[in-house]
Amino acid sequence: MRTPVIVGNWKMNMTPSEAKSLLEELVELDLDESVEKGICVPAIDLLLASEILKDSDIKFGAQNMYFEESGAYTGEISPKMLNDIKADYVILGHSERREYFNEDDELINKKVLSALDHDIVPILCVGETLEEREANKQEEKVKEQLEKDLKGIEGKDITKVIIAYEPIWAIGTGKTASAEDADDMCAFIRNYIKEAFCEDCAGKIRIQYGGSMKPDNVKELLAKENIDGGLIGGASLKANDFEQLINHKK
Ligand code: 3PY
Repeated sequence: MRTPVIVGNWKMNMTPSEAKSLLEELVELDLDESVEKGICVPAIDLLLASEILKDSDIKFGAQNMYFEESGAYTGEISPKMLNDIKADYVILGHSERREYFNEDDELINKKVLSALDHDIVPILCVGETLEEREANKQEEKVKEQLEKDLKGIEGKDITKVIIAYEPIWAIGTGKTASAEDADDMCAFIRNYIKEAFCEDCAGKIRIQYGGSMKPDNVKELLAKENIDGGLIGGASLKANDFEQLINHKK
């Protein structure tokens, strides 16, 4: 049995004062305890999240990190810094970072390995563009990303990684993959893990769907066999939506 995991991705939203109010609202919610839940916040809000969420079962994390522990890397944050504030997750390889900040699979792979070495759960995002989907190349694209991003992971615990399948055409567009298409791709990813690693690993690893998941469609998506949770954009910015997402089974 895999514990469902729903994590908000605030992206570049929420000033520290806005973040403080929303985090204070979140800790007051009555949330389903059987769902693992968390929020990945902008770097400037991390310390606030760490302080406000410390006595709640809402986990938190960053939206990016560099793979080195410290040094001359202006503007970056490190796994050691995330460890110091007890961050649980780091989102890696989000398509917005791949596209706007030129992050390639080699860099993402170093970050995934470093997160695991520092006991931070990497939420690794993979997914195809609209052109690739239209050319029926979604499996080819996702397989290539998985091969490159998970390279050298043997010897570490692959089942700690959360994989987020996020079709790029469904991100911030309001379009959602149909529950069947999303489940097919999550099944494809699970099968890849089975073949590249082991059957037990494939049974344990959690695969999220991301891309305009919201209160309206969460039930249908999470009812699918291979979808173990969601990485949530816009709908994680409102306490009421977050509550409905987490409490979708109630
Ligand atoms: C979205 O839902 O738009 C996302 O990109 C979640 O990461």
